[in-house]
Amino acid sequence: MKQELYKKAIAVLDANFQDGGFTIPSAGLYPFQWKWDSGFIAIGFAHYDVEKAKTEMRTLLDSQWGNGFIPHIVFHTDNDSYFPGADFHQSELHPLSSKKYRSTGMTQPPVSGFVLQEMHRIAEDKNDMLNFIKEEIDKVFDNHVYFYENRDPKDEGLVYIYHNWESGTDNSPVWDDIWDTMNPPEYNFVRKDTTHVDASQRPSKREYDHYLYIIDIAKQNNYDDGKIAELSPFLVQDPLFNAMLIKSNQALIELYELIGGNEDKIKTLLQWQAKSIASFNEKLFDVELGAYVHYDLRNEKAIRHITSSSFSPLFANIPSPERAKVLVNTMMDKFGGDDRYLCASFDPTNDRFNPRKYWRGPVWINMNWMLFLGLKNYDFSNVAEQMKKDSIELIERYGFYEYFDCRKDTGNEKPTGYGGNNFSWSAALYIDMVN
Ligand code: 2M8
Repeated sequence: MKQELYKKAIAVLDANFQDGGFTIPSAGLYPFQWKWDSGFIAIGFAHYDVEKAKTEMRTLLDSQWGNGFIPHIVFHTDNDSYFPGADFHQSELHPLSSKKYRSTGMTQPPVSGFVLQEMHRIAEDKNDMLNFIKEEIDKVFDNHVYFYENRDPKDEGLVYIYHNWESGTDNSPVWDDIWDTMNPPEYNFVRKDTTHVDASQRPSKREYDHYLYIIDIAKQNNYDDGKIAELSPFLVQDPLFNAMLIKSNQALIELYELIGGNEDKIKTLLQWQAKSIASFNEKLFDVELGAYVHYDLRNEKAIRHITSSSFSPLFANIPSPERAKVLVNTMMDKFGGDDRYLCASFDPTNDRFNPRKYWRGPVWINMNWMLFLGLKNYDFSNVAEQMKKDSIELIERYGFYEYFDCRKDTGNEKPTGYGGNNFSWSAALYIDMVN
C-alpha cells in the first residue's frame, strides 16, 4: 500500500464530509447526498472512522419516505451549483415524501443492505456495529418491500427503473434506442455540470432534454408509481439495479439471522430471492451474447448490448458456475487485453463506445470493486486480482477521479482520469481494496 495515497484518500473523504452528516460525491459538481454514493462512501469510512460511516447511512436512511422509498439525491442545502435541483424535482408532490428533506422523486441502485453487511465485516467492534444495524435494518427492508410492491407490475421478481438516472449509469449507450422512441421538447435551462467538467466528458444537451421530460411526466402524476408504470416512456429492468437488490436481500437475510428473531422477514426475503434469481437468469441472460442484458419493459424487448452492468450479477451470486465462466470469457474477450485496463463501462468493440465520455466507456471504480468481489467469490482469482490491480493502478497513476480511460498509455493517445476530481467513492473503495 502506498502510505501517501492512503492518507490522500482519507483526506478526500474527510474534506467531502459535510456538517449536515453526509458526504458529497465531489465538490462543485455534486454538492448534495447521492444514494448509492453514500453507501460506497460508508464502506470507506468504516475502515478508519466508524462514527462517520454510521452517520452517513443514518442520514441517508432518515430521508426515507412514508412508503419505504429512498430518493436518489437528498438536497440538504440550497446550493445552486447543480442542475436540476430541488425546485425542479419537487418531491413534495408525492403525498408520502419526506417532510424533513427535499429530494428527487427517483431512486438509485439499492446498495444499503450489502453496505450494512460490509460495515459489519469491517468493524472491529462487531457488537457496537450490530447495535447500529439493529436500529437501521428495518428501513432497508421496508425499502425492498417498496420495490417489490411498486416496481414489479407483472410480479416477475424483477423491478423496473423509470429513469436513466435511477440506473446510476446515466448516459450509457444502452439508453440510445429508448431515446429514439421519444421526442421531448427542447428545454431551456442552464447546465451546471459543464461549468465544472469539460462538456465532451458529459451527456449532451439533447440527452438532458430526455432526462427532464421523463421527470416532467412523473411530476404531472405526482410521482405516483402506478401512473409512472403506465405512462413513463422509460421503463427498464436493469441487470445492475436488480443484482444490487438481490445482493442486498441476501445481506439482509444474513444480518437478520445474526440479530435473531425476525423469522417473518427472513421468510419473505427468501421468497423474493428464489423468484428474483430465477427470473433474472431466465429473462436477462442473452445466450448469444454470453452476457446479461437490460430489458426494455415499455417496448417489450431486450436491449442487446454488453456493459459492465452485464457482469454485475457475479457480485450477487446470480449465475451458475458454468454461466459465470461464460460471462468471464465474454468479459476477457471483449473488455480485456494487454492494452486495456479492466473494466470498461461499455463494450469496447461496439461503435457506440467512447473511452472518454462518462458511462459510454470509461472505467468506474465502484463497478470494478463489485466485479472484483464477484470474481473472487466465484474463484476467478487471476481476473479478480487483475480487476483490483487495474483499479489501484489507475488511481495511483491519475488520482481519485470520477472515471478513467480504459486505454493504456501507448504514447499516441493521452488517456487519463476524467470528470470530477477528489471523487468520494473512488477514494472510499480504494481504501477498501488496499486494506
Ligand atoms: C452521476 O449522476 C448524476 C445524476 O444522478 C449527474 O450526472 O448529475 C452518476 O454517475 C451517478 O451514478 C452518481 O451517483 C452521481 C453522483 O456521483 O453522478
